[in-house]
Amino acid sequence: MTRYEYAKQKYASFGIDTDAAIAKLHSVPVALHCWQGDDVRGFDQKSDGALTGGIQTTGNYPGRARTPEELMADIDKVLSLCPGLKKLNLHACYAIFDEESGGWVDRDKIEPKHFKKWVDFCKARGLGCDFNPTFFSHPMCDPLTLASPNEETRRFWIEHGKACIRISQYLAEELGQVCVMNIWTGDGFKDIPADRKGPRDRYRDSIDQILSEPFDFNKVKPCVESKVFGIGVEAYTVGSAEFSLCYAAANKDKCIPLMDNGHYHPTEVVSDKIPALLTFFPEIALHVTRPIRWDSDHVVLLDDETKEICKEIVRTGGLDGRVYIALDYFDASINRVSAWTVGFRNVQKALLMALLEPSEALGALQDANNWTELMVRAEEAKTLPFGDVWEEYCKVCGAPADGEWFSDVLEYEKNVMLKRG
Ligand code: RNT
Ligand code: ZN
Repeated sequence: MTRYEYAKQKYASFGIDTDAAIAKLHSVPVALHCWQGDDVRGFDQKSDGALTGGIQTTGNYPGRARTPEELMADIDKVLSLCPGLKKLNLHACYAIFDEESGGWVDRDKIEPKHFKKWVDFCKARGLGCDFNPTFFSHPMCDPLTLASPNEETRRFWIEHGKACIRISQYLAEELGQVCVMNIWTGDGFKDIPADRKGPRDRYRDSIDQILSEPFDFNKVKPCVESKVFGIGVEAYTVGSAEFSLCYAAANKDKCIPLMDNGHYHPTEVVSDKIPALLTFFPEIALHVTRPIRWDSDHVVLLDDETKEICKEIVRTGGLDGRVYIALDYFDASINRVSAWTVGFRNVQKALLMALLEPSEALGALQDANNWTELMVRAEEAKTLPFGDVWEEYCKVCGAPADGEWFSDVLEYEKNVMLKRG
């Protein structure tokens, strides 16, 4: 008997079909964020331009991707090292301006053609693609964008948002998969504002205008991502949790809410918010990250909250098209390909663990008010031979098992990444 056959039997005795769990996970896309590869720099601004909007990458590990070609090569490396169905997640600042696409244009003027190379990249690999307007790291941040009191600023960013809707529609059509388009701005204030409502009225109007651009809601899923605070934006955030959730609730025909688990107060958990939102919204989107005391965007680990988030995704039927899962972290202090790979594999692991949970039986114990047995069974389930099922999953996906991929990253670092200037 192989280790997997043994594990399969063991899980079966808990009423769990490991083959079905593997097949299910293999059918659900998780979006890989392109911005882990170059510290959220993109290609549309001068390379010395600072990252703004209250987010920050720290560290200067060598080997950052500097060009579309380098970033694509790194993404390819990550794809080869991770099991599961992937999607790409692009930001508007990753537009490719070359002779073919007619040279540089500003963000209010970007077009589908600036993402043609990315479409070719995705097509060749069978990937779908999500998209994000980039409302940061740009001279037109005054520093506000969609909430700015300056109409010229606000107009520029609304035009950027509309351009991004058109690009998202293009990505969805070309690739034949849903494109989640996430609206996030770092708009907010370092110190106590005198007017908290004005910026929110303007932000609301700006999103209204962006979403007035025609698109097919079956193919493009605009979402609004909330946040509690950012670096240099400590006192007030325009797109707070209440603002963003209410916006999505009031515009259910064209918008869904997005929760990033780094964007809440440290004792709040997104795992608990997932079923709350799914009680009212048919669909929601997630950014899976790891906050350490703040929105630090550390690499996702196989920690308790990641596991709990994945359990809630699985239990609520989220894998049947109700929850769009994306990663969002950026660590510049370690090998970026390794960072990407560890985080992606961990989300896959947490999802597989969740699929292997005897959730129906445990739920029945809860409904029977049998908290004694619920505790016993839930604790016992924790030591089932998960590693053997994970190894089988990697094999089925043609991906390396744990212990088999890091040497590949080290080779790639030596031969490719460290040769970059
Ligand atoms: C920032 C948000 C946002 C960004 C990306 C780059 O706090 O989480 O999602 O991380 O758009
Ligand atoms: Zn995010």
